[in-house]
Parts: sequence; structure tokens; C-alpha cells
Amino acid sequence: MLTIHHLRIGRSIFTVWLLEELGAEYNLKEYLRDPVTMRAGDDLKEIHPLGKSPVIEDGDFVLSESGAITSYLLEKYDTDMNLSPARSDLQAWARYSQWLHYSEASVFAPLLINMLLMRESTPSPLLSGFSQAEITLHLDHIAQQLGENEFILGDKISGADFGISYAVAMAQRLGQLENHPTLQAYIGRNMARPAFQAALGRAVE
Ligand SMILES: N[C@@H](CCC(=O)N[C@@H](CS)C(=O)NCC(=O)O)C(=O)O
Repeated sequence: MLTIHHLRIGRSIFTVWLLEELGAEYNLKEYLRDPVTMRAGDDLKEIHPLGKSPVIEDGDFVLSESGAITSYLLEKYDTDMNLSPARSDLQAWARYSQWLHYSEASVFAPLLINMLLMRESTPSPLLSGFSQAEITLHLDHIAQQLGENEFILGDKISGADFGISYAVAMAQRLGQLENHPTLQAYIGRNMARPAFQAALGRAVE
């Protein structure tokens, strides 16, 4: 059976949520961060050399990177393609891919810089200015794409919503959603879904 290696607290709860949406059977192995450094311990490195989460194991096959894991899980379990467009509709598929990869490739870095700066007694004005401008840019972009829709690609949940939800949830944690009521509503709706609640039942965030 597939195993997900879940590190508290972080993005892997969003992969557990995906597994629940897919109705997949899985084992969950939980890891804790070092309370001082907040980094993962060496135990995760026994699974994958980077020692980061999420990582999945499917038999002998080990896969890291939340976006790649989403693609793998959809290929394996979403055989009716409810959560992604068919490749035959090339532009719809490319647009979906863009939103699938955008959260990790572009949105996450300024959020991480912002989080680290909050731990500094004298944050660098250069980094603060850069990260705040980038966060605003990306949150505005996500909000514009979302519009009045329920999900990032319209009225249907897709594989892209899991990574985007993680980025939006992290922005919320960092106090960045004040000017974005639609993003607050988006993350609230997604976290209230039965599958997300089931994920929380299996794993603590
Ligand atoms: N780009 C990777 C990032 C993985 C990552 O950095 N995960 C964090 C948890 S949210 C982690 O394992 N951090 C522990 C550490 O770096 O020590 C992905 O999308 O999976």
C-alpha cells in the first residue's frame, strides 16, 4: 500500500487531503520538526536524501515534490480524470499545469522569506521590501484568477487546488490575507470539505 511521509506542520497535509479526495488507501507515517530549528529530523532522510515532506513510497518507488506527487496520484487514482483536463485539450491542460506548478515555483519563496524575516530582530529592508511586493503580486494574481469561482480553475476542484490552497493557507498564517476576502473564503471552504476534515483525522496539520 502507498505510504505518505507527513511532517508536521507543513504542506504534506494538503497531499493527505488529496489522497482523501481520491478515496485512496494509504498508510501515513508522521514526523515531527525539531522544536528549536523547526527543521525536519534525520529520520526523513532515511526515506529520501532531501529529508523533506511530502514524500510518498509506492512499493519500491519513492517520489518527492508535492506537485509531482499530485500528478502521480492523479494518474494512479483519478482514472476518470475528474481532477485534471485531458492532454488532448492541450491549452486547458497547459493552463492547469501552470496553476499546478505555480504555487511551489513562484508563490512559496516570498512567503518563506517573509516567515523567516518574522524571526529576525532586525529584518533586512531589502528582503522585506522584496518579499512583501512579491506576496502582494502573487496573492492579487491568485485572487484575480479565482474571481467568484469556487476553485482555482472554475467551479470544479482540480489537482491545482491542493498546492494553491497550501500557499493561501500559509499566507493566511502570516497575516497576509487581510485584503483578500475571497482567498479567505477559498481556504475556509476547502478546509471545511469532508476530505480535508478526514485528512485532519488521519494526521495533525
Ligand atoms: N518543493 C517541495 C518542498 C518540500 C519542503 O520543503 N517541505 C518542507 C515541509 S512544508 C520540509 O520538509 N521542511 C523540512 C526541512 O527542510 O527541514 C515540495 O513541494 O514538496
